[in-house]
Amino acid sequence: MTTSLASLGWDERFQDSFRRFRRPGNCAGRVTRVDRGVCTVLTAAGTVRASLAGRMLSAVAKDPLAMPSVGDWVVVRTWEADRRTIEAVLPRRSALVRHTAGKAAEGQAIAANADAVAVVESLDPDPDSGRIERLAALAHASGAEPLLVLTKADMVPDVDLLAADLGEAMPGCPVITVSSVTGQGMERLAGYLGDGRTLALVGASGAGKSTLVNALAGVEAMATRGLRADGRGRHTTSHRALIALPQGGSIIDTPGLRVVGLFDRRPGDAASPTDGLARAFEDLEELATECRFRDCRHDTEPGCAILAAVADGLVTTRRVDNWRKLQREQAFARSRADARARAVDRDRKRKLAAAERARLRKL
Ligand SMILES: Nc1nc2c(ncn2[C@@H]2O[C@H](COP(=O)(O)OP(=O)(O)O)[C@@H](O)[C@H]2O)c(=O)[nH]1
Ligand SMILES: [Mg+2]
Ligand SMILES: [Zn+2]
Repeated sequence: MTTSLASLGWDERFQDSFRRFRRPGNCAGRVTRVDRGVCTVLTAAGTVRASLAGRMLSAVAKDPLAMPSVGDWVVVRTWEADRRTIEAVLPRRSALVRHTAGKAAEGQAIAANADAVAVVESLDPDPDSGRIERLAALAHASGAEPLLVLTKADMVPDVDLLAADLGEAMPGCPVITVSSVTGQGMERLAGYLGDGRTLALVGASGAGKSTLVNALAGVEAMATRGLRADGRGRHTTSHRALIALPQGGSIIDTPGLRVVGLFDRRPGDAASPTDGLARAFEDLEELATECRFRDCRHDTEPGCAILAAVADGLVTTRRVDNWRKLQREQAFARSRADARARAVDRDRKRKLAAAERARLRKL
């Protein structure tokens, strides 16, 4: 399939960022898949595979966020014998970043340059508002437009009631109920996939993400869970991947994230983190400004606007509890990131001092 870069979202701003890399042998492309450090990249000349250039490797060793992610626009260099390397990642417009499973408090980009991020939750069985809120914080932090997509509408009788209830987990965001069986809601969702636009899907395993991708792409682009006609099991999606749609635009399928730790730093944005959590709970943040005490913990304090709203039935205790739980989690992730930054700084100072002592000895 030939896909124009423009239909994948390449525009003047990316073109501008690419300018300083423009030289024979270099071209731009969009990462559609990453396997153990090898990227599959869609370029104007077709799909290529590329490994990381040396300077990319050292950047990644310092900060895992520098690792190219699905959806990234990258500079690909072609060497002799068709060997290809990724020389740079062009600045991201948005990035879904999760806290890595490793010991260090570091983030990992799981999807880059999405225009919209759909939090995908299945209406059946047991939709979970807490999970929606957690993913909403991630989506808000990404810098892309968050929306809620509720799947398997064909499985429940009282869809609208349920959707209204779950929608409260993402106040102010569009809520789309869909069914890949009846086709309900698919047209509305397709509205987020115009030419050059990218929609990323995040959600638990089994939520119906890959089924959505296939329905929107009109082809079996992703393996879905379920049985094949011959009765043999299928693999569930194990690699996040960007799929270019025949009608233009692209969609990013991420694997079901079992644990999505919150991370609040966006690449290239270290100085002013986008606080996804604060945005996901803007309703409560706003209420909290009306508490009598500025450091109100919304626990037992008199004049607490949050407790008053709960008493009035305006917000649920569940949502308030989850907000505070996620806040504690984020504070913990931040303190670990800070501790790590201090350790790196200490190490750097120690090395500088040693070099200075060695220099003085030589004098
Ligand atoms: N009834 C019904 N089942 C669905 C729908 N969407 C997905 N499924 C089923 O849900 C299961 C998980 O779907 P899949 O797309 O693999 O989920 P993923 O893990 O989020 O990618 C599969 O068995 C699908 O056939 C839907 O709209 N209605
Ligand atoms: Mg899947
Ligand atoms: Zn309060």
